[in-house]
Amino acid sequence: MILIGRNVSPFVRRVASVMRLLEIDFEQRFLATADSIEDIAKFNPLGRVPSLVLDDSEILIDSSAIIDYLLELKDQNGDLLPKTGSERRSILRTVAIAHGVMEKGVASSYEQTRRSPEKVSDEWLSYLQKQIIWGLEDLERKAEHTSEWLHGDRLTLADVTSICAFDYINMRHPVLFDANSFLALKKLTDQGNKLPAFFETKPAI
Ligand SMILES: N[C@@H](CCC(=O)N[C@@H](CS)C(=O)NCC(=O)O)C(=O)O
Repeated sequence: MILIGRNVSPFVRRVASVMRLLEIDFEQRFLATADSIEDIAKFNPLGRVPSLVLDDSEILIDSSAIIDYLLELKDQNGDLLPKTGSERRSILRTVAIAHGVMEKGVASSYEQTRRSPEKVSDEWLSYLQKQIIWGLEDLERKAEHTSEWLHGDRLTLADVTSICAFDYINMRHPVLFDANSFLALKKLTDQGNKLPAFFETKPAI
């Protein structure tokens, strides 16, 4: 399998982390949307990452759809995400919040880096940044009221997505908040980053 995209994208990184956790072999093409859009569009007509090229050449796009396939392939016991029931729904809620933080973080970064300075809307930027904080506050409350991981003593897709989201926001928006105001989330992320699935995928910028 070939994963398209760089781990600086939190969406790519969460796929790469899931693949490592599930011990799935893959190679990665580190293409960036900023300068390789035409190559990326060969895999996804929208020119977005991640895409995953399967061994029979089928191409999957979008981190959620890719992870859905990976879980079907290698998470038979539902360790990362139970197949049915209230625990599944509760984990998917956390995943949606963390994925939303990623989306707002990327939108906020694009507003600052991909528009000409006179077109940047401070009002829109501040709204996006509020949404990031609201999402992180929700994850922080979850992290404060649990044991080892967000949904108990087992690492799940909720942890993978939250760790990738928190690292991304700290990397791209370092002045948005003091990481020490999200102590439980920081502890969770530090704990995750000790595992190969996270430290081997952590972008170095
Ligand atoms: N919903 C998608 C979001 C993917 C996404 O926004 N990727 C960004 C990189 S971080 C991208 O490709 N941006 C280029 C664009 O949307 O034009 C997912 O979960 O995979």
